[in-house]
Amino acid sequence: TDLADDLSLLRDLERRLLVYKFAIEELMTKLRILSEEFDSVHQHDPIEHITNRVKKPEGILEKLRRKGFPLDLDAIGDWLDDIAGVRVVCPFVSDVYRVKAMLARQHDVEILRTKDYIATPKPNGYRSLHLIVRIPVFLSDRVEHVKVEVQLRTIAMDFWATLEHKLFYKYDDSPPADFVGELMSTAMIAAQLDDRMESLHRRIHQDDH
Ligand code: 0O2
Repeated sequence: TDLADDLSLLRDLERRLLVYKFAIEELMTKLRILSEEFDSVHQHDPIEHITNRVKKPEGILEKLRRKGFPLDLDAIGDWLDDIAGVRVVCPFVSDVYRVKAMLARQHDVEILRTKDYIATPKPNGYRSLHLIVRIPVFLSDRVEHVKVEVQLRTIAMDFWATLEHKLFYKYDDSPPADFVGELMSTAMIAAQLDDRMESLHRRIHQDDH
């Protein structure tokens, strides 16, 4: 029956999501090490907090359908980059690029793609640094190279993105025209806050490198 087919598809998908959970765990360990070790050497922790999620099976099926991608579970990782997601929230903008650089130097972390919405914010004002990385996960009988979307942002960027998501989630991309300017201006205030905090940070840490 259709129902039985749907159920077995969901089960199959759930089983395949396990490696994404493992990839997240690998990356979380790398980030925690960078955070603690950098702090112990420089008396400054470049990471404020980290969150993560594996996209829900229903969400994956919905996105494949919406984008017109094939319903081929062997190939979901070829079509979707954001099945595994890690969000790294940093105190300062310089920390965002520092954490990226430290990840990029690790031999087992491949950076497949970078989208710098800090250098070039989205039209609504959204800022963050997005990386698609690929890391090896060692299983009992094979190695899988698993993609993870890493979003790096400051506390101010995270504040803005979280509230923007709450306010406009229901509008499916385009909020009412009169909101766009106001939203953009709140994003610019957040960016100014980042700049001013960055210069205070630089003045306090100018003696140590
Ligand atoms: P959720 O609920 O966070 O998972 P695609 O990922 O295919 O839609 P693209 O262009 O490759 O397309 O993705 P992009 O631009 O790199 O951004 C993907 C994710 O970044 C989003 O995931 C959001 O988490 C975040 N993001 C991007 N733009 C905005 C924005 O304007 N406001 C907020 N609050 N977050 C944004 P999802 O899957 O859309 O949502």
